[in-house]
Amino acid sequence: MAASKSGKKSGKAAKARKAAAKPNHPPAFTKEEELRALRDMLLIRRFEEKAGQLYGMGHIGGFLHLYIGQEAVATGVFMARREQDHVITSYRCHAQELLAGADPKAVMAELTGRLPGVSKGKGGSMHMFHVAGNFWGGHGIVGAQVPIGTGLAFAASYSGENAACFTFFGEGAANQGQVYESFNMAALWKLPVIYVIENNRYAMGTEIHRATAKAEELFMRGAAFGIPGEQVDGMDVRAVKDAAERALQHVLSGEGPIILEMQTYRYRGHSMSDPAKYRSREEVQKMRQEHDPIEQVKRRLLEAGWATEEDIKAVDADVRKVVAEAADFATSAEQPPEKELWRDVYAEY
Ligand SMILES: Cc1ncc(C[n+]2csc(CCOP(=O)(O)OP(=O)(O)O)c2C)c(N)n1
Repeated sequence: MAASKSGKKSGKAAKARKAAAKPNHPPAFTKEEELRALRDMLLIRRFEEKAGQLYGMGHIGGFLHLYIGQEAVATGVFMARREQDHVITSYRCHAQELLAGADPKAVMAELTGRLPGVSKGKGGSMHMFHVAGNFWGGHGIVGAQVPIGTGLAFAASYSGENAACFTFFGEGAANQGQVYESFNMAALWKLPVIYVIENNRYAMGTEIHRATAKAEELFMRGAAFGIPGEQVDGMDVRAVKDAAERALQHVLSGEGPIILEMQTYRYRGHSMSDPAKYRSREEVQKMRQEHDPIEQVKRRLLEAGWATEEDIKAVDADVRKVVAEAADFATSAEQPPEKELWRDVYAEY
């Protein structure tokens, strides 16, 4: 009896799994949306490329985790989110910082450790915030942002704000205990939190199947708490925006949290010190050639006759100018004076 009952249930569950994992057929973008996605993703990519160069030239110290390849995830989410919605992420945070509205000059100056940087040059690459844009960082401890993001959703719900929190974390972080404690509370209190798992397939040098049970079903990780999930093509900005919009509606209607598993890929090493020997050059090349999020938008713009090659080049040139100015600013701005060393720093003895 028990066996047939559970058999029935698992049949249903298998159906639900299949439905949630089926490839998205996202609604088409308007011309304006395609152009916005192009500009935003190009800004992230050119900014990151420049940051990589500055690191190589010795202008940036400490850690530097680049987002190149993953641009569609942050961009699509920010196209869906409203100004009052909160965002929080890991150390791989420059894209969210820029999309939240931080000045690229101040973001680059943070990377070079200068006084006009967004954290006065004391946070560096991993600790960036833009409170005016409801972006709450930038966290170096893997998974630490998940309970904080859940807390932001709790605060929004407790104070009756019409706001949700997009909480980004990697597939490596998805194996952490604090993630499930957060899931439990969020489900219990029906908090408006959207858990965005950025599954880029590698946690530092560890390929997902080496560290993760049921690696194909990260979007089901909330099942025990009754949290629904969906797998999304994270290389297609339209699919990301569509899923994020539907997720936002879900959490705002009081139904509790939801999980979006964004299937994406990072082209560069985990951080600048990673030679990425755990995967082949061909694998990276294949992703770039077949799935690049920026190339997808370019192709659609050209095919629809909404932009010419020249138009696209002009957007790129414009973005490159913004980034070049940011780099000039960041390499010539004032260094923090010694008296800044202990200001805004919490230290306990
Ligand atoms: C608690 C903790 N453990 C280990 C580390 C070292 N560490 C930094 S990033 C990382 C991998 C995380 O991978 P993932 O969550 O998939 O995110 P990704 O870097 O791919 O964006 C590890 C183990 C850390 N920063 N914090």
